[in-house]
Amino acid sequence: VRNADKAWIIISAATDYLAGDGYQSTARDLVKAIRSTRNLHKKATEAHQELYNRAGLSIKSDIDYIVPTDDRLTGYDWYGEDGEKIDHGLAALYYNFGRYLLISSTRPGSLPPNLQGLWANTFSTPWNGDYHTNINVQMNHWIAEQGNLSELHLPLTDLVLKLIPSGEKTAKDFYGPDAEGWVQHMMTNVWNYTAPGEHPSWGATNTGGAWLCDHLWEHFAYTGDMEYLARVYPALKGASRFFLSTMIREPKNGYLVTAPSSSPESSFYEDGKAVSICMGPTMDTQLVRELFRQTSAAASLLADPAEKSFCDSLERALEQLAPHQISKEGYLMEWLEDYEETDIHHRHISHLYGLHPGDQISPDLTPELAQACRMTLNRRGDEATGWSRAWKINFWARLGDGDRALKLFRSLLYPAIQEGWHASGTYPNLFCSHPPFQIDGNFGGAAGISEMLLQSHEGYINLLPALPTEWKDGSLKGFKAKGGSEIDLVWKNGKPVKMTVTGGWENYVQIAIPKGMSASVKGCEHQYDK
Ligand code: FUC
Repeated sequence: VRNADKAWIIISAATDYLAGDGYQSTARDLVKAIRSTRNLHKKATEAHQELYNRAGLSIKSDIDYIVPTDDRLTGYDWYGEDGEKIDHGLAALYYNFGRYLLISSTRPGSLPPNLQGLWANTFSTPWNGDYHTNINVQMNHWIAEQGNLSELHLPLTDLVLKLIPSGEKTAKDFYGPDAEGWVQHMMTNVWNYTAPGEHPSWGATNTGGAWLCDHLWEHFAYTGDMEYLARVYPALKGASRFFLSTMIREPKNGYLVTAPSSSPESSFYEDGKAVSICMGPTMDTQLVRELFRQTSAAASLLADPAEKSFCDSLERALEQLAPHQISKEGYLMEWLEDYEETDIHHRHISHLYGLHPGDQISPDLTPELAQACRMTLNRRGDEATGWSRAWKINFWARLGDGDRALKLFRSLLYPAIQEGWHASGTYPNLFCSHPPFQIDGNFGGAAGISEMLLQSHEGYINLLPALPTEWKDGSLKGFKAKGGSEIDLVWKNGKPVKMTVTGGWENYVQIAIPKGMSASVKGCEHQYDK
């Protein structure tokens, strides 16, 4: 190109995975792009900003001057000795960046973000760039609803609905002709893999589908979209039918338990040997309890009388699931028996699913179990892989301990590039280091920050439930709560001072007014103080 100040090179690429017609779709896209070259960039920016500008976070920082991001990371004061300047704004940037990455990784009609989101700097990416369904792909979507990006949750719905026929075959092939419904084990991919993995330590986990169904329910809980609920109800019902038809009665107490299964990638000693296969690991029971409850709730909302006997069978089964058990040493038991773990610091803390993202354990409703979760987390420790540190931020936020959650956030932002080797933490471009690069830590860390500032999983809006002492002043906008309401909030000296709530699909909003505070309400049709 000569004598020009600008040249556009427009590339159109497609596979036949979705389009099906390959060349024609790329030709059509190319013509469309060429015709709108002038505002191609403008349209792309507008589309991105329509999503990005819906929500955001700001935290008043001691550092009020521009510092390059990689310097901010390496300079981030880990434990903030008294009087030292602390870059609180980095937490706000990290949250906003998490939303940015989700917007950049997926859009309705495309694929959900995989282990590397959308980025892969090698031809053969770690774990084949697939979808691991025992924490990773779920963590990638924890900020979709809360972060006001609900439509970016839909590609995961498409992936789940697409894998069901494969899951039905897997159910019959691996659990026998009487197995009903569908099952998803520990990983899937764009070719709908649903079978167990080749090693029992990770391959035997058979509740990946139950966990994915929680994402279908969450999308409804935030949007109230009844058409969507009717569309996904068969998935919830099919996953429930699998467990109803394959769970067994364990001999000691007669509980209904999954078998064979495993607590994701964890193992225990039996006669001196490391064993993974078990029946009724705690996480399975939590996931099945949640699935049955959500399926039953969906059926009653859809009000199809033909579903009554099926829902009755769910209710009967719910009464027979194993209860949570606390070890004599005070931590929550990961298995039905108080086995000795082979790795006390294992990165998976799957049995705390009921604390987060589940809602079966909470300091208010189940204080003893919440205390057992604290013991478990202290026993597991604060280190481990990037995504594990991110999950722990969420756990401590749900336990209401903001300073401990901030400690975990700082460990997540530990600079990953060390002399010649990669640590767990964060790379200079703020991508999460497992190691290797794995994007789930970014999304889990952003979700953890949001859980520190606003929670709504117990049926009411809980303001600043785990605000770190250091985050004295700040503001958030456009955060979503279950029931669909949207919240803007300003806090000063650690206390909420102004809150704007835009009602959602549920025609009421319940807000817990922080202790010692009063609230004056404007623009509300009916107010009921409790
Ligand atoms: C699970 C995790 C690993 C890693 C992999 C992609 O196997 O236990 O840490 O994140 O998924």
